[in-house]
Amino acid sequence: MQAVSPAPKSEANILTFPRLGMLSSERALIGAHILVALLAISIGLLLGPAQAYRRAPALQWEIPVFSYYYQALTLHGVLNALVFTTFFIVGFSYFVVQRSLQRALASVTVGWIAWVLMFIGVVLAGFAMLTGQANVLYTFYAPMLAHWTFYLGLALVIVGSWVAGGNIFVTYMMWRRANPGKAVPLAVFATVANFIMWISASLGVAIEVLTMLLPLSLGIVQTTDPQVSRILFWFFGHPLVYFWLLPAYTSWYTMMPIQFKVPVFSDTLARVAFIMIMIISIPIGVHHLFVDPGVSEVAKVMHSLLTFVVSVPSFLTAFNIAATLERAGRARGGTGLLGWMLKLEWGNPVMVSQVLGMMMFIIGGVTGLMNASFTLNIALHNTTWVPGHFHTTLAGGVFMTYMGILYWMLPIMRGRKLFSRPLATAQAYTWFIGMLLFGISMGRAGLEGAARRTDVGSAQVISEYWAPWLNVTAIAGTILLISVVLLFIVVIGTWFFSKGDPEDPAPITTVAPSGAPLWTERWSLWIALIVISNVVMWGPVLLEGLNFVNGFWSVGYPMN
Ligand code: HAS
Repeated sequence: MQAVSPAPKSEANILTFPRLGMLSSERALIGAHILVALLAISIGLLLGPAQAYRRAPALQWEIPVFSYYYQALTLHGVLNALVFTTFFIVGFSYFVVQRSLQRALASVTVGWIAWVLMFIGVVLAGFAMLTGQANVLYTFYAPMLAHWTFYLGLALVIVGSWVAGGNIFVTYMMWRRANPGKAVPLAVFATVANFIMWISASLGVAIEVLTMLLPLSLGIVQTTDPQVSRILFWFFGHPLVYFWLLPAYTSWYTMMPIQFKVPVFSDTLARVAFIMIMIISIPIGVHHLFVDPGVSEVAKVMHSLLTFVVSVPSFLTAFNIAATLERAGRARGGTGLLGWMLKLEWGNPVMVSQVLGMMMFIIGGVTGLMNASFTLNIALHNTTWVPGHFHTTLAGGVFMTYMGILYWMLPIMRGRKLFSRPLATAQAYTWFIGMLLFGISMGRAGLEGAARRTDVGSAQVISEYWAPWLNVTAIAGTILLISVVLLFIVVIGTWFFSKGDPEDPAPITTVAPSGAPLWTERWSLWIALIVISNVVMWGPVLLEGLNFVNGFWSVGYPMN
């Protein structure tokens, strides 16, 4: 744990948590992000088991509040995968940058402007979804159409996140100017890389929303081109998953080692992994379009190959983190080939949540590599295999790590003890068991051809091969429901009721290790590589989609 430097003199009088070394205005800003994130999952998570019950042939239970399967599925996806993640990541990133650089954010006011934009966006999109006017799922590309408030709302969330990213860049640049010749701490390095990637990638969906979906939903244009809409969406859609993943990697690389009191195995290798993900995550999104007729085979093969390359930084991470955990286990007296694993604090919710999340992420990663295979994808695409994959990556590795972070961050933000360590630990284990069962059963049903994004619960005929596995997903959903209840007992208890001082300090380092390479901070070079690689990899795909010969974006399906 680093010593906290005193606040600037002019601001010292408004410090509420001197131990935290943060202005009360900054603390409120970060807290507001975490609050919205938690409110989003308080609805979004509950709709998960509801989906599982609906799909299970033994139950076929319909959610009384929502009239239609797709309405609940859209709310589940948007609230969990878009709203929760974006608010949590922005709040966590502010925390990381402020604490790690030991300086105030460039502008708290700008931070609030970003929050307000994002919040108005959530209200608008929420209105459309709750009133059943946006049953278009979290991937929302054409030709399905939602009320204009849905698109405007999501556009505002994205614009707000850009403003937040700008705030983070300026804070970093101010630190850079004051610290020439010093490498920035790894956590901030990762955060800057994440926002460069995020802003580059989300340009695709912003163009899609502003030039296609909003005009269509407002009746300004009457037709659209679903192929171009899908191309622009998936330009954004794959790097989106790394936007979720990098904060989890940030915690694994920079916070868990401090919590385990060992140095990370290799800081430099971690920087290389972040750079690789930042650059390679965008020009591979055609792996979501393998079955689309409007994309050439050449592009599909090129994107498939590069998708395998983007897994390299995750393999680097696996080796780097496993070596760090081994250090921790051996430092605690663990011996033998695997004996060190037993020493990894299996009763500490902060650790358990993250280490179990890593273990589930191995399954998620391997299934991702199977998806990336051009030939296997034909069999797996649009089956429940794909939700099996992303529930072990996003709802597994990423979400569990976020909960691990929440279990130290919420207590120090609230200035209270974690409500109940045993309940928090039980939450992590039940989530792991439930999500593992869910991932396996969805994956297995998918191998039998069970369709995703289909209201199979209401279908008259369900294949006898899918049925047992879909019933197992309902059991998994029940275990996850128990875990969600535990999560909210811990969160509400910590927010309002618990007593005593926080037990875990903020695991933030304020210095890079000596020898941390400065060349990794050549951001203009990395941005140039992002631009070049995308012109090469997406340019031809977009030109083909735009179909200059036959028309320009207006050729396509009449919408009414
Ligand atoms: Fe994916 C579809 C390929 C990673 C999320 N993915 C999706 C969708 C989502 C998603 C949401 O190629 C569905 C989108 C939709 O609705 O249609 N994905 C990949 C590949 C990777 C990958 C190659 N995905 C992710 C991550 C996600 C995510 C991360 C969320 C966070 N994905 C695909 C493809 C599709 C797809 C196709 C389209 C499918 C279709 O047809 O529709 C790779 O990045 C994965 C690399 C990861 C690894 C694992 C490394 C393991 C680590 C843990 C180490 C553990 C340790 C613990 C150290 C190779 C780092 C040790 C513990 C001890 C105790 C010792």
